[in-house]
Amino acid sequence: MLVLMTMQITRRHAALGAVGAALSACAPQGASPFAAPRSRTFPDDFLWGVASAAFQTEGALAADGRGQSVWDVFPRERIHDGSDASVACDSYRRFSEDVGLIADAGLKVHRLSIAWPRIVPDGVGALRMMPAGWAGVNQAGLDHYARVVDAHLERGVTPYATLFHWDLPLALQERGGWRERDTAQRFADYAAVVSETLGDRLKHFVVLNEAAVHAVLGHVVGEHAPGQADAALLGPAIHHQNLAQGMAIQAMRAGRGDLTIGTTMALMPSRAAGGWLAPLHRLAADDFDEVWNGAFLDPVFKGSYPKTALGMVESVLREGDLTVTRQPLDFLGVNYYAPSYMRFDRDAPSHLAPADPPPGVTLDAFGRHIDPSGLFEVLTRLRDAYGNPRVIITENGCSDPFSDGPAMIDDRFRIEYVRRHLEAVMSAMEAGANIGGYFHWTLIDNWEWAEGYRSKFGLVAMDRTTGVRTPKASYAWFKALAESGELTTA
Ligand code: IFM
Repeated sequence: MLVLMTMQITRRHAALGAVGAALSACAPQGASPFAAPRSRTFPDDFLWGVASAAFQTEGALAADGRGQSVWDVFPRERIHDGSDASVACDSYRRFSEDVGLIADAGLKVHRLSIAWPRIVPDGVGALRMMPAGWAGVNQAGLDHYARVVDAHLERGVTPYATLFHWDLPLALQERGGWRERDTAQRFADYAAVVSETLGDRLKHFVVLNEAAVHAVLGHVVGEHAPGQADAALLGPAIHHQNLAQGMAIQAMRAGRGDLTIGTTMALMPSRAAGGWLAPLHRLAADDFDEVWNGAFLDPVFKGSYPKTALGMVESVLREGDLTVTRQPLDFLGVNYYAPSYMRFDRDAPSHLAPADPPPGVTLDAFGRHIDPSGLFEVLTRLRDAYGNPRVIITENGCSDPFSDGPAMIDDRFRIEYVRRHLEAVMSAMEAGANIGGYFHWTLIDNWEWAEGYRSKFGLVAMDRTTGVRTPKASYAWFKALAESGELTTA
């Protein structure tokens, strides 16, 4: 167990440290305290939901004309249990049952994702309106998601559709992927197809999921698909995703005026190591913050890049791009799991290296420091530095202890984890942050990327042989919370 945790921490450190290869400048920034909330009652209109992603749950990778994605060809040897997502939760076939679980828990929202390669299998269709419809678009893929949307609406669950949760069509990767500006246009075309064809019933969209994670783990570290390890790709992967997001929002709003459009970021407070070099560690942590957080927040809210990120994107930034990236959002999705820890290292690229969390803190099985104060810090920073946008917590959750065996059904640690994070949410609301909902990651134990199936984040366990779903203790607890709005102890 300790060895596995150490591996986790080491790999995550590699991810953080790799960013150092592309960094150059610094700017100071502090941390916030977190006081216990006065109330334990959430407002009646607070949105309770769960979040999931297509590649992690659907399976059926060859069904109904789906094209391949970058994750389809990611080597199994680099997945920690040697598995693949060809079955996952089998949710492509079992979606009605999954929607039933959501509705039965009294949850009003499911943040799911649409698989881009199911809609545009070769990624590069002309996508112009033809008399017969959209060229290059897979009607069977659209029909599938129409059924999925209808199944939700019939059960009183509002779908929030993420348009890109890391499953880039392989054909686009073969043309350069996010290194290429053209990928941004392809994404906007795909987004327009989805919103125009499904938007009569599908009204809520999350444009991108965690662009920072995709840029860093997929292009600099190589731990995620497309498995590239080239620091020079970081700037293009950041900017072209930001550009894609802006172009997609423009295209979607041009087609329909009644959509609720947000985007989701993996925000982490950037903490500095202590000791006599603490001031230098603080500078390193601030550099990291500008790339991990600022490089995505600033383009959409301010139409700019922080200094450190600007140096990385300059080679691909064109005049007018920052007007495109700056788009009004109906909400910002915040995915929060843990803070990052950084230190100054004279010998590391750009003097930036990952640091250990403080000794004695609790980690989940994924190696993430369980620290609700980091969520409070993120939420109050959005209040203070980004105009207090409407925020929805679009992911938060923790992994069961690693095991290849069955999930823990009596998962009181998860209840405690969620309860403590919701206290942070409530405190931030009492401090004036504009927070409208909380979507737990995730409904069903699923395929957790490089971890495979051994990392389990669900409120519901799944037998991988039979596909049978078994609600855990946390499912009943979350249901009571969603139905009453009262945050109780376990
Ligand atoms: O499973 C992932 C999800 O795809 C993106 N956010 C973090 C989750 C848990 O690691």
